[in-house]
Formats: sequence, structure tokens, C-alpha cells
Amino acid sequence: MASEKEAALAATPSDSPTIFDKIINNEIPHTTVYEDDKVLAFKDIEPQGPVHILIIPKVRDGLTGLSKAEERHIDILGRLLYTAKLVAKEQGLEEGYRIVINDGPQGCQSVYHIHVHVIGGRQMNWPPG
Ligand code: DGP
Repeated sequence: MASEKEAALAATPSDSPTIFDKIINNEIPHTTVYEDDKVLAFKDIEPQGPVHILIIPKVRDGLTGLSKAEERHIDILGRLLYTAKLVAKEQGLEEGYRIVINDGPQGCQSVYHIHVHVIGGRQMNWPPG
């Protein structure tokens, strides 16, 4: 399997449907850890820590990435972050965790449906790679 960086450099930023649509529509297996009418949180297939969850809006509404955010997205952006906090607590990340939103090729984004990574269960380093 290609590294995340290779996948990001190979990905074409676009409005086309992504693998996350298949996850939302239950067309491919995934492990849901949280869901409500607006967002879905599921385990990342390539975990970068003992806990690695992705949180996505169920309706993308043009939000392929953070750089495409407009004022109408403020509520869903807030909900994604608040859900990250709920998920981190539910996953037992009492000692801390990292929230990541990759954007664009240089940001190492490989899936063009905005998503928040919640990574935890190990000591993080800084700066990130
Ligand atoms: P990013 O690089 O920020 O675009 O992150 C995309 C993430 O999506 C990456 O960590 C791997 C994850 N991912 C890609 N395909 C699948 C999949 O089919 N299932 C799950 N659970 N995660 C996936």
C-alpha cells in the first residue's frame, strides 16, 4: 500500500465522490465509533497511533477540504471539532491527543472530503513530519 504521502501526492483535488461516500452509505466495511444526523466518526484504516479516528460530515456540501470552507460551513466545522472532543473522551484519551486536518497536496491530504483526524494513545512529537 502506498504511503500516506504518496497517496496524497497522487490524489487529485476534486469534487468527485470519494471513498468516504461509500463509508457513509455503508457500502464498504468500517468501524463506526460515533454517529449522529450530521457527522460520522470511524476508525482510520491506517492508524498512526493506538487510537486513530476520522470524523467527517455526512454531507460534504463543497467542503472537500478546509481551504474550501465558506461562512455557511461554520456550524459543521464547529460540530466536527466538538465531536472530536466527544470521541477522544469516549476513547479514553485522558492524557491528551492530537487533532489534524490535512489540506491539499503539501498538507498530505489524500481524500477530498473534509475530515478531522483524532490520534492518541501515544506520546506525540513536534514538529510533525
Ligand atoms: P488524509 O491524508 O488527511 O486525506 O487522510 C485520509 C485518511 O483516510 C488516511 O489516514 C487513511 C484513511 N482512509 C482511506 N481510505 C480508507 C478506507 O477505506 N477506510 C478507512 N477506515 N479509512 C480510510
